[in-house]
Amino acid sequence: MNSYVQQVINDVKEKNSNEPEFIQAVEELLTSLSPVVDQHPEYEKADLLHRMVEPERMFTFRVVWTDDEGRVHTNKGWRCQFNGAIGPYKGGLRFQPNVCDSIIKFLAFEQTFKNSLTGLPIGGGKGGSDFDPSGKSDAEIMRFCQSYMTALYRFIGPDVDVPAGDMGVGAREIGYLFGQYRRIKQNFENGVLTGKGLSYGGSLIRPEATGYGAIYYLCEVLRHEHDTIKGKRIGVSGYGNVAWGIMKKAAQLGAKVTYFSGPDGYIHDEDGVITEEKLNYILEMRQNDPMHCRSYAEKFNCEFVEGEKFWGISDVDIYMPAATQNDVDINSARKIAQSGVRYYIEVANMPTTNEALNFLANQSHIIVAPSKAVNAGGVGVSALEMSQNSERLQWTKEDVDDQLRRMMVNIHETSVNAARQYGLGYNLIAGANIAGFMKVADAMLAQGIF
Ligand code: 2IT
Repeated sequence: MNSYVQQVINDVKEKNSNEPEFIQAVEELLTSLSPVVDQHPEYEKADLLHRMVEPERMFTFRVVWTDDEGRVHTNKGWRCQFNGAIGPYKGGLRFQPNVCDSIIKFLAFEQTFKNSLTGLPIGGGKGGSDFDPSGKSDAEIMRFCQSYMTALYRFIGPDVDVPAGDMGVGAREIGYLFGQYRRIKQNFENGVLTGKGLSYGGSLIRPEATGYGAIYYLCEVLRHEHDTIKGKRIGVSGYGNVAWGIMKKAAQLGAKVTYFSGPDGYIHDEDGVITEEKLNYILEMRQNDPMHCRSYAEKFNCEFVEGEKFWGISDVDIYMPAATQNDVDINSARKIAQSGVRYYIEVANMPTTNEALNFLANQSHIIVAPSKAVNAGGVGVSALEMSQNSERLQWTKEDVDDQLRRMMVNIHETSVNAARQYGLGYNLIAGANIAGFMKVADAMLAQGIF
């Protein structure tokens, strides 16, 4: 390991010892950079790595709201503007009770390199709140979002920082957030948020983009292996927006998702989630209850296994963890390796512990693809939404889908080339880390020391 890289990892561990997810993300990225830093002494000279692991700005704010019974609640809001070297900060908002400094910081850090990989001019950011949206009425969600935006609006803007959705924040929340921004600012800067509704500046395909992009990336991996997506069976963890997009695009291309899961257990649907009725039910189920997927089994008469994860099953061709961070630990990784399944395609942000990821990457029979490349189509289409907003146009869905597909082909190719350049072979993890890093590093060096 390069000694400067090692030093920065050690410093991050020491100074952020109460932020395990952030440490994990930094260690995962920086480890890949060792051969790059060996060849580029100018990075150490400019102390680029210490600069890169420190957010440009990160702040919290108070969000007070009143529930339907008139009770007053106080939550915490966050925004981390991690790196703006290549464009305005860009990244989602997550509303979930477990949100904390470490989670926001790791997500914003990952976002920086993912956004760089899209090839579009967007910096890295992330925000959110420890607010729990489950069981809240529409009016409560609206009041919370209005209060949240009232605290945040002065720190964002179409050329400053452009939030979007993440877990707990979908089209409804973005609508309320945008409404409050417009109300306070007295203007129509719709480029301030992405993931908007179609009637006020949203992009076609944005809801599907993360899942569609993941399948397009998978197609490139399969092509590299002289294989195709047709007839493939996929196991996806989660059943949120991202999993839904995967199910939909897989079905369009002649593959099928036969396993998916929720916090309550997993579903095995041998016929696959391929009909419009099933796909729509996934959306409906998610909207009504983000914690339980059991009702799918009752409705479509298939298997539900309570309280278990499906890692280790061997009647799929591809695993796609698309739920949340650290979904796959070393025990699950061992089962995955034993199953004989050849493709492990990360989709959620950091779904695999570092120990499990290293273990899987070292199995010669498994190809591992990293989330920061695989899920980049989501934010990539957000950047396309920003373009449409500044052009005051709306592109067709064929246009957006085609640009998304080309973006994913490009991300795969760029990653392959970056790894090759450092003699690492077909290493998609190192390739994504190196390619994402290089563009940000270049821009930072060019802009002087700060
Ligand atoms: O993790 C992610 O890339 C997102 N939640 C989407 C961010 C965005 O700005 O569209």
